[in-house]
Amino acid sequence: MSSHPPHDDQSRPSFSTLASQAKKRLAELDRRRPLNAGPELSEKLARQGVSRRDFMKWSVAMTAALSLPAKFAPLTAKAAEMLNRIPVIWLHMAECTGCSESFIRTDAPTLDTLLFNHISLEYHETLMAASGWQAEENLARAQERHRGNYLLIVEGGIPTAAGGTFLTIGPHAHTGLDICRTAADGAMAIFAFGSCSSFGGVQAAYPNPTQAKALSEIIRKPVINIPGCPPSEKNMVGSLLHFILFGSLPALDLYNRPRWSYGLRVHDLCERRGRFDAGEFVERFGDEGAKLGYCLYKVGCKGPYTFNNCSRQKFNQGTSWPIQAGHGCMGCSEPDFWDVMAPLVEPRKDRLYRTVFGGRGADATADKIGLGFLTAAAVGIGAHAVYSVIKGNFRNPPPEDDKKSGKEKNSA
Ligand code: FSX
Ligand code: SF4
Ligand code: F3S
Repeated sequence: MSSHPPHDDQSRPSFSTLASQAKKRLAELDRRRPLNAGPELSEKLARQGVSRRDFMKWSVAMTAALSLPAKFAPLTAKAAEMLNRIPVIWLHMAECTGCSESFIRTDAPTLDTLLFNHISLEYHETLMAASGWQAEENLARAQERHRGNYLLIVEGGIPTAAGGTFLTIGPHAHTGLDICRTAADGAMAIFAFGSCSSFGGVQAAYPNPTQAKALSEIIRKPVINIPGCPPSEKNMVGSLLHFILFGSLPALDLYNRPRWSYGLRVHDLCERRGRFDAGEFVERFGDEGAKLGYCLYKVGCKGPYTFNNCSRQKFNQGTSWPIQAGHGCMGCSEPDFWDVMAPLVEPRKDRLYRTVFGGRGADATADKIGLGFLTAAAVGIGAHAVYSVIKGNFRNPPPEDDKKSGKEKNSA
């Protein structure tokens, strides 16, 4: 197995050291020739009517989202400009292509979409013109030409039953399993975009007849998981930018999700949290509480069990997100959410906030909270305390290697 970038974990150097490392790295990338034809980013943005000021505002917001101090904003902007210096191979396995759609589907291009156009995308089945023999050849060539230097992005779960033959692609009928392994072998860094490639997704739902698996389960290289069904464009762009800036993996949680985007629960960041704390719940979809924007816990919201930043980054050009639209969170960025979060419109009966609610179930709490059952202090749930319960409950164990070495990435 080839070497891989180091983890950017708690032993991360000071911000000044990081800034000088990033500057050096960006200067080196700047000396490389752009890999795709067309103008540099600044010209592309100008053509779309995006001013330098807007671009810098976006850089400041992205820098903050990445948990970096504001002085990194010019470096984030530079990293975005350098997206055309690093080749990207983007594979599709068993999925719905919603992850690509989340990235590119917009009626007016946002900065994130424009950045997507700026990426040096060497291979992307649903966007490229080539098909059949030509597509297969393009992939092989890109892997050869950029061996050891490309970023691999995989969307979709990987069927493994019957030698992987439930998913074959192209004229040689290569299995998805083989395609992923070959591509991963020559990659510099690997990203699983979406819950399917991060955790298996709907394909891996019980009884999982094709034995669909997460990317990290079929290769033996580190994978940065960007789950969500689909993930927000910001979480995808930000993860690429972080890698361009530092050349290392970001700080990750137990499920290899970047902490900058998956460090807090949906519940912690929810605009209806005040309603939860006040015991104001929607009892049935369409009732008076629904009209008043009450908490959706009783109609199945899984925000208390889900780590993601949806309320901050939103979807569809930042217009909305599930809870704002009136439906509870389905827990789409958690492992096995199709199985463990179902039924999606009822509260979970089997997940207790043991450390927070003194052994009483979260459901019981939601029922009694309106009667003043909880003190304000008890409701002030620390994400870390809850996480320590949650991580013990999920069925997906950490990768074998991590368990053996006792590595617990999300120890915060
Ligand atoms: Fe899965 Fe992505 Fe859900 Fe769909 O491709 S994460 S089914 S939104 O699109 O992989
Ligand atoms: Fe928001 Fe859901 Fe938590 Fe209610 S239960 S506050 S709707 S995340
Ligand atoms: Fe998914 Fe829940 Fe966000 S369903 S999109 S993690 S609000």
